This record gives sequence, structure tokens and C-alpha cells, in this order.
Amino acid sequence: MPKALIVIDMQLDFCPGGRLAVAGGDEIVAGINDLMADYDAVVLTQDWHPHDHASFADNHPGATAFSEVAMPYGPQVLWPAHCVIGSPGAGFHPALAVDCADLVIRKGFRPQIDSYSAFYENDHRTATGLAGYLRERDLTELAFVGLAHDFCVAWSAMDAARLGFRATVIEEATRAIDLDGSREAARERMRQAGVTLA
Ligand code: VGL
Ligand code: ZN
Repeated sequence: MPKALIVIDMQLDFCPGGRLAVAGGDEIVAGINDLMADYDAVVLTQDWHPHDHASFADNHPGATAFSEVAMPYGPQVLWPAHCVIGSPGAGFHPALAVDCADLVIRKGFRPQIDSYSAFYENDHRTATGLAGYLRERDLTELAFVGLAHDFCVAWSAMDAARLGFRATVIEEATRAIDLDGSREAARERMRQAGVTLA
């Protein structure tokens, strides 16, 4: 079965020194590069927000980063501004082997809705187009790596499983934000969704 490596959000803002830094985020770059050769296709996702994005705490007067608000599509964590379109922090980590990617898929570019998953925005309805791409190429086995384990990696892998792909998260090639135990909670939800944790 043709298989794809889906590399989630390996961008400077999620690495130490970035605006939404994930501890150890830069430690996984070399391992991800090494994995690429084992797959028939490599897809990179890129979190890509306009400056007025609704997921940024700065755009909610009085709100603090990492608090939760109710959006029309459900609860939303408010984040420090990150991965702003065209900013250096939105760029990939310079050591990531971006030349090996078949496809780069951007997400989160609509101001009023966030998109953790590589497949759907956070309303679980608005598609990014990735599922169609993978199906047309017959890529049915998907391995997920990158940042962050408990948000974009988990949401992507769970959507993949629901869509009928075989989804595995290679946990040593991820790092978590871990807000209030979100890492363990994400692991449990992934297992229940039929995602393999490797
Ligand atoms: C992510 C929070 C906000 C992620 C993206 O890549 O996990 N987390 N935007
Ligand atoms: Zn984001």
C-alpha cells in the first residue's frame, strides 16, 4: 500500500525562540528528514494565519493567551500570535528537508476559523483538500510527525482515521504543548479514534 509521511507544522514559531514555542520542537527535525526516504510521498503542512486571526488572544480585548473562548464552531484556545502569513516565524525550520516534499498544504488562513487538522478546519466540515489529494494518489497509509503532538498532529491523525486512512503517529518525531494534561488526553482520544501510536 502506498504510504505518505505527513509532516505537521515544522515551523520556526513552534520551535524554541518562536512565538508559540513547543519544548524540544527543533530536536525532531533530523529524525523527520531521515524518515522521508521510507515513504512514497511527503506532505508538509504550514500553519498560515492572517494578523487578524480569531485564534490570536491579541484579537480578543481583555483575553489572555491559553484561555478558552466559545466560537460559533465550538471551544477555541486563544494562542499568542504565531505563524503570521509572510513572517519569518511562519517559515519552515531551516534544517527541514523541504525539497523532499511533494505537497505543501497551508491551513488556518481564514480569519474567523482555526484549523488544527490538515484535513478540516475546526468546524470539522470545511475541507483543506488533502483527503482528495491522497485518495487520487492512492496513498492510504499515513504516518504523522511534527508539531504539536496534542493539537495539530492529534487532530490530523484522528480525522485521517475517521476518513478511512490507516493513521499512525510516530510519537518520537513529535513534541507536545501539553496544556493541562492535553498530551495524555490527546493520546487517549487518538487511541479511541483508531489511530496507532508508534
Ligand atoms: C498549532 C496551536 C495553534 C499546532 C497550531 O500546530 O499544533 N497549535 N496553531
Ligand atoms: Zn495556529
